[in-house]
Amino acid sequence: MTDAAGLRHLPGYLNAREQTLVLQRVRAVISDAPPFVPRMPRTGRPFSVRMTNCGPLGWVSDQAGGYRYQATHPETGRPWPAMPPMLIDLWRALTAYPAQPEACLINFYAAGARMGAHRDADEEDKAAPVVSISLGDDAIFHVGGARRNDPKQRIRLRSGDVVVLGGAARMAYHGIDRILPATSRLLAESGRINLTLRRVNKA
Ligand code: MD3
Ligand code: FE
Repeated sequence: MTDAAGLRHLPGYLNAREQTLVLQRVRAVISDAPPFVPRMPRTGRPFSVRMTNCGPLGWVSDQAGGYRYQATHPETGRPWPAMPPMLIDLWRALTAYPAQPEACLINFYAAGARMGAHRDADEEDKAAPVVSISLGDDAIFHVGGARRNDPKQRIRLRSGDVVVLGGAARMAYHGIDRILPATSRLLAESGRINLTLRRVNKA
């Protein structure tokens, strides 16, 4: 469903076979670009979520440099692995954006991991949509408005769900409250994986 603000939740968009195919692409990415632990700017406090990326640009964060996109893995120094064509196809099918996504951020949530309320503001092209793909255990996702204290709605995201954020929702505060353990059998190791396809630079 799409709400007035431009949040489009597509429950079960990917079937079990398609989820397995996306997972295979994720496994190939992490074999070249191992998940790292991002750290908060200034404090250096670690995130509970581990991350990696594929595509020409990847999102990283550390104490000294803060939130940013860069072309290389922060630990290996290598360029990020290529964006799998399957993900580019998904972006094309779901958005009207006139160019390919530049970054696919891959978030790994173990049982106790969460992501506090934040806005995605590190992209130059803030008009471009964001496409999110959920794999593995269910998550309680919240999304509010342009101000931190705006009322929030909560959505349970399940394996295979896709969310497209456009319009006003693109700049809304959002986060992951918690992961519901053992709600999916997709991942042998349990937990949750989220992929976000993003445009960084203006087309
Ligand atoms: C709503 N990830 O990586 S994806 C992030 O499930 C992030 O890992 C969450 O927030 C996750 O920045 C949520 C869904 C999502 C992505 C971008 C948004 C929701 C959004 C941007 C604006 C509003
Ligand atoms: Fe976000």
